[in-house]
Amino acid sequence: MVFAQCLRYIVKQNMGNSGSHCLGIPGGKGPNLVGCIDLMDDHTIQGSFLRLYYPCEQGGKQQQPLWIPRHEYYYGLADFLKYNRKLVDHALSHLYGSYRVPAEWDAPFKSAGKYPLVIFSHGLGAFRTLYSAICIEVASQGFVVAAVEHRDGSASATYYFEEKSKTVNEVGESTSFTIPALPFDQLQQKWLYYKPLKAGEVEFPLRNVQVHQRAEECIRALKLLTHINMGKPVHNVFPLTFDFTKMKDSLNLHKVAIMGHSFGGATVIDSLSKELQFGCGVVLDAWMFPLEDDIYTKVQKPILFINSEKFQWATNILKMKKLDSNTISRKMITIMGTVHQSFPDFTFLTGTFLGRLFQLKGTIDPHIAIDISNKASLAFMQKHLGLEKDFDQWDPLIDGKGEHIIPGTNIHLPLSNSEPNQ
Ligand code: VQ7
Repeated sequence: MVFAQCLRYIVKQNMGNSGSHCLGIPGGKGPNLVGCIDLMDDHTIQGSFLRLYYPCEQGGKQQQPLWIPRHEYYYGLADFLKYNRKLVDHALSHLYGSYRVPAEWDAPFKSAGKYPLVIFSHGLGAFRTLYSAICIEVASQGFVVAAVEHRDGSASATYYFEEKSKTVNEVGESTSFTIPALPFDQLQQKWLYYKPLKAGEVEFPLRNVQVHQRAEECIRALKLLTHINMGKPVHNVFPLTFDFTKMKDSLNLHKVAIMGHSFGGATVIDSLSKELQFGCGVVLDAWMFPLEDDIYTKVQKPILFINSEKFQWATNILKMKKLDSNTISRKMITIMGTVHQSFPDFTFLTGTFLGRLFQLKGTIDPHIAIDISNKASLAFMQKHLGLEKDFDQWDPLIDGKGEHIIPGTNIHLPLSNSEPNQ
């Protein structure tokens, strides 16, 4: 209690130190109001679990969605960060338990032509809700964004459902994407926490298996959205009012991009090698370690690498550079003053002192940093998905031209790659 109060005091003391903004996740700047739902298409661990952000109509009658919707996510973060569960749960639920995301929960979908689609993959130890600033901005600019929650043991926490009683299967109505739908009250949550490395375990085999599962989960999310776009019935385990039939013919499935942060960046690259429907990839501070050496020749789509200043070392950058091509657009930019955690939402929710202490904030105002990242991403997607928007106004950013950014990397690259790890 005392710890949480001290933390809250420090957080409040540090409010307003980053420009004129107060602490909070920034809302979308585009012309669309953004709606948000959670979608679990079947209740088992094999189903898709994602947070969907979409252009919506006015009239979401409900409160905005909770940013971190269950205590179990705090336990998972504690495990991942190797802190005490009770302490982290206490402190974070005190600080963030009532934080809501600037989107309209369960609001009606806005029908207006065909939206391009973005699948978003989170980083190691994160989960589907932690990149809402990016997802909301992209949705506000006229995309449908599906932020996947991975079930490969790389999320801090995630959950699925098991049947309370097997006999209910017999009365379950078969309306779901893959398996019979069961009433919500017949299901019980099963939590799956971050899988740590065992003592002495070699990391690569685990991460490599995980990145492949992650890519399959992204592709499965794409198939689910395709299914919805065809107007086929979809069962959402969560009892929401959202009408999926309004999404029939609302997606342009020739204009699909995939984005991800860190491990999610590696997931983007693996997904591009596996699924040709992805037209391009945006990779935020990629962690290239999980990828096997022969992946690089299998990727034939444009990629934008957006790097932070501080998360750069030669081995990692040289792996990105293996994707350089004379024929396919491969771009790399670095946003100066940023750190690895400048992309997830925590960067907006801590003051300067705690932000720097826990490396959640760099020296740049996080709103400026995410703005640069989002504008470069939108300009890149316009170019490579062939969108008719005005995001080309930000084209110079793709080439690293502008305040706070440089083209390529800020580190010196050796001629030969001699670092053994990662
Ligand atoms: O995919 C990744 N990787 C590979 N995603 C990361 C971090 C990461 N690593 C890079 C390689 S390394 O340096 O060896 C290990 C780290 O971050 C995603 C992410 C993880 C979290 F735990 C997040 C988050 F927002 C994003 O949540 C955090 C929460 C807290 C707090 F709750 F305590 F405040 C903190 Cl202090 C940090 C992160």
